[in-house]
Amino acid sequence: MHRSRSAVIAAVVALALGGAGLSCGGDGGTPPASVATLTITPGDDAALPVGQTRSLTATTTDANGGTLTGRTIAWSVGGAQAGAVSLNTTTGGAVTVTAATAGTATVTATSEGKSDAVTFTVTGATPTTASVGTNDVSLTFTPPTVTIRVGGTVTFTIGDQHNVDFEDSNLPDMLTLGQDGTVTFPTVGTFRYRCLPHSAGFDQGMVGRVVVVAN
Ligand SMILES: [Cu+2]
Repeated sequence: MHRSRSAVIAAVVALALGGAGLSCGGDGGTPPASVATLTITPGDDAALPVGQTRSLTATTTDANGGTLTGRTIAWSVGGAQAGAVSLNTTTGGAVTVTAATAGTATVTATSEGKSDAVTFTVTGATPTTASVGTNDVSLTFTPPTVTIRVGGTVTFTIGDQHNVDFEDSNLPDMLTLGQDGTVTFPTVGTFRYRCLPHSAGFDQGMVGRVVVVAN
């Protein structure tokens, strides 16, 4: 009996403390339990291409590892290249990090003197254009694989002995030998093509790939 009654009391006290914590917010009175640790999730340092975003969440816990809700969390960006990323907000438990320009920046979340940080290395954006040529000795497209952003274009300058036949019938073939051209790629995916006189299917001989990515 004694044990279960004290368990009930403990639960009531915990509820009261939790409620007080929520209403305090961090401005006025002393919180019932101070923040012992702050953890950002996901917490791994990351590479982020320009234009991409990453959502971060900060969790605060007390000395016993219990989650503390409602605590004020301040977010900031530091480092010599702090402009590499931007934050959609600087308060609250969650932010969205946007990769702005190439560089390295550290995002820090702080609550009641406890903090955690994640470093982002922003890499250059995938180009929107690429060029493909040919090598008449090795009978290859050069380079055999190009990567562009969706909506981008690839310019083929192929010389007199070759042509371009896409596997995807939605893409415009250039079947006349020596026919140069620029092709737009409106959808994400990997698009195979070949030179008809110098290939056997899309995997053997003079074949190429256009990889189209979202960012
Ligand atoms: Cu060819």
